[in-house]
Amino acid sequence: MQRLEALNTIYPLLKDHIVVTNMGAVAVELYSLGHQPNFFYLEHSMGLASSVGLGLALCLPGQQVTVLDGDASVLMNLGTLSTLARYHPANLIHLIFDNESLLSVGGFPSATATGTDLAGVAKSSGVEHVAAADTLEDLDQAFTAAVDREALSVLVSKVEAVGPASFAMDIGLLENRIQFGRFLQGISSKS
Ligand SMILES: Cc1ncc(C[n+]2csc(CCOP(=O)(O)OP(=O)(O)O)c2C)c(N)n1
Ligand SMILES: [Mg+2]
Repeated sequence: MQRLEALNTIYPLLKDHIVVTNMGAVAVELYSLGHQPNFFYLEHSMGLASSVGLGLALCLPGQQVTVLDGDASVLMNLGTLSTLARYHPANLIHLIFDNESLLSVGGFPSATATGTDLAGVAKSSGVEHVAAADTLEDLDQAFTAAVDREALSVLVSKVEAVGPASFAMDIGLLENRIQFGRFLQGISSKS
């Protein structure tokens, strides 16, 4: 499965979610499917997309938050899985695209290429609902089930180590930050 196809499969559901992406390829791919003000592409802060997502989920319990993460980024902040399990917000889905690679910086193999099982780590960190979803059909089902479950879910999808031809995005970090902040303010003032 290619990540772009995977994103395309879940994209219709993301329009109603607050979405935080890992930096690099996944951000560019989601952006290429169509930007929305509820999408935040976390640049530079490798490993922290799930931490930002956790904060948003705890602060905005009425909103569904989805984090689109990468294997190497999660490996860099493995404690995040324990913290997610500890606070287990019902409105958070952590979807990890595992391409066994640091694709965005040249494609070096990550530790999932040599045996680390992120779904297993999530489970043993105390996350109750963990699923592997390695085909488009499985991801579609697992993601829909995660939305319906209304409990913290961690999904791990093996994807091919291929990315976009170009990493250029015509929305700047600051523009995205301000637009996303205004979107969140709009939600907060309505609730
Ligand atoms: C603290 C920090 N270290 C290193 C980088 C450089 N960097 C950007 S993306 C990336 C690899 C991310 O790999 P992964 O999370 O698996 O995502 P993929 O690129 O495979 O989609 C690295 C090392 C960074 N942005 N921040
Ligand atoms: Mg990767």
